[in-house]
Amino acid sequence: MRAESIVILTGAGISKESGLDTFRDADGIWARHSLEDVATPEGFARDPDLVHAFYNDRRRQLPTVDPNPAHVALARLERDWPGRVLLVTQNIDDLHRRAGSRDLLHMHGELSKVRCLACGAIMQWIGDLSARDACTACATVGSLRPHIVWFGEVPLHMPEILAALDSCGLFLSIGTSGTVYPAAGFVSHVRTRGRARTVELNLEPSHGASLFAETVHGPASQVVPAFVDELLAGLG
Ligand code: BV8
Repeated sequence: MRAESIVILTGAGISKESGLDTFRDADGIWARHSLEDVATPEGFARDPDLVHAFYNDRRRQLPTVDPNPAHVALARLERDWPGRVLLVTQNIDDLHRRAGSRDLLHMHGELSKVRCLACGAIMQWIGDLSARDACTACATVGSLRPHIVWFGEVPLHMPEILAALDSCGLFLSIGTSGTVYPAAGFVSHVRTRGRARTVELNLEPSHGASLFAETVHGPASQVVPAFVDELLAGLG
């Protein structure tokens, strides 16, 4: 296969073996929290302290977990593949960056960033966030929210993502249930343009599995390194 560009979409399943919960597995986040209360702008307006506590708990987990072999394999692919490898993640954890991925877009935002509703500044924030905190740019108190895309909000970097999907030779979907749009629609977007190879690597068939030309099922820490090895071996 010519060294075409590759677009990779990841979801919570790629971070599961690092110790972070997924959303829709039986022991997942939505089994313990109401999506409407903690992942919508309405929920934040209704009870900001509840939403801050939800994300503070998840932000506190970041220093306690590490990238797993799947994250590391994707960073190796970006390093060794002759064409562009764009990694689009729905995840808000920092494991891809810590594994070494750099051509990386967090379409649902990042746990380690906050945004000021008063001045629009986006800043790194690794500790707990509360309504008592002040924006480091404009000093307004109580104007900070997680820089995370909630349901009903527009995902980040969409024009760049769609342009990369239009021109890629391989679309790889890893560790996502294919239930949240527009990410779940990326495979259809690629198929309508005809020629790219589409592959799903997931623990079990996702909702969109039938849309992929190829599917590989198993834990990401095993199937992703093996798939990356195959791709790089195919360079001849
Ligand atoms: C948008 C950030 C318009 C928060 C998230 C009514 C009103 C408003 C909107 C809608 C509506 N109806 C539908 C919509 C659209 C809505 C949507 O899709 N809703 C769903 C529920 C039907 N989408 C939106 O609102 C989006 N915005 O549409 O704006 C627009 C669109 C296009 C262009 C312009 C404007 C915004 C969605 C973003 C919401 N924010 N997260 C947070 O993280 O706290 S979504 C949340 O779900 C996470 O980001 C997560 O990543 C994402 C998807 O979940 P997955 O990652 O797939 O995780 P999941 O648990 O579901 O699956 C894990 C998979 O891994 C499983 O398949 C499992 O088998 C597998 N797995 C498990 N272990 C392993 C494994 N695989 C491999 N190895 C393992 N070891």
